[in-house]
Amino acid sequence: MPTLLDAIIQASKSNKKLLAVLIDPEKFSTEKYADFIENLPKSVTHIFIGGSTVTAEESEVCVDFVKAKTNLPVILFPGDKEQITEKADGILLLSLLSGRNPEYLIEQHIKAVPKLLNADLEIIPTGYLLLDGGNQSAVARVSKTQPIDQSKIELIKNTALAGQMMGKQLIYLEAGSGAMIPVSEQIIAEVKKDLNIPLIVGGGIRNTNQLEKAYKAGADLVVIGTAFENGEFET
Ligand code: 1GP
Repeated sequence: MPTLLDAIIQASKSNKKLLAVLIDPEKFSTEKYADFIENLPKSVTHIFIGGSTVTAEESEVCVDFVKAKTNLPVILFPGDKEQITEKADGILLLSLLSGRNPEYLIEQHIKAVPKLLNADLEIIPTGYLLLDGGNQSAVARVSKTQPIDQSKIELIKNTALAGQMMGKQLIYLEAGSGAMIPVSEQIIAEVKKDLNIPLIVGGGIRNTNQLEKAYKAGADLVVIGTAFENGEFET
């Protein structure tokens, strides 16, 4: 059985595009999500679970529920070490490389070790870059870091490549949940050019047109939260 990461790498190499639905346990309720999981579009390949301000219990209840409803891989996308639960299949161990807050570059990771050490969770080291999505994001607020302006393409590209050189296995370009402006195609294309690990893009994607543009520019996996959650994704 290939690992979660192997499968993403394989998909990226064969240009098979991946789509993750992001579920925020804070907004989750069993009533709301029973049908939601069952009616996800067929193109969805992964479920990401996480948020900026989620408790340990909320995370575990949500993962348990989702795992019981679907065979899709369930990957933690945690805003905090408290959200780590062994019940998921894997975890994006995120380093917030766009920011300069040591808490999200290394401290949270050190604190997470006792939970991760013997957990049956695939750990995927991920370089996470918060870009300016035109409105204040929860990531910026909680992490107390500045997003990178989308005009700073060279900086974004070099930050992503530094992540790759430091051994990250995935790069994630994030415009922030509910972003007014998703990550631009130009940024995706520039970052992708010299990157040889898979590229994830998320934040503010609300319709098929934006989704296809992100794929075409070079995103291997796109993450959609708000638009699916509100039933507002336009095809
Ligand atoms: C995942 O934060 C995004 O990267 C999800 O953003 O909620 O805007 O889809 P949306």
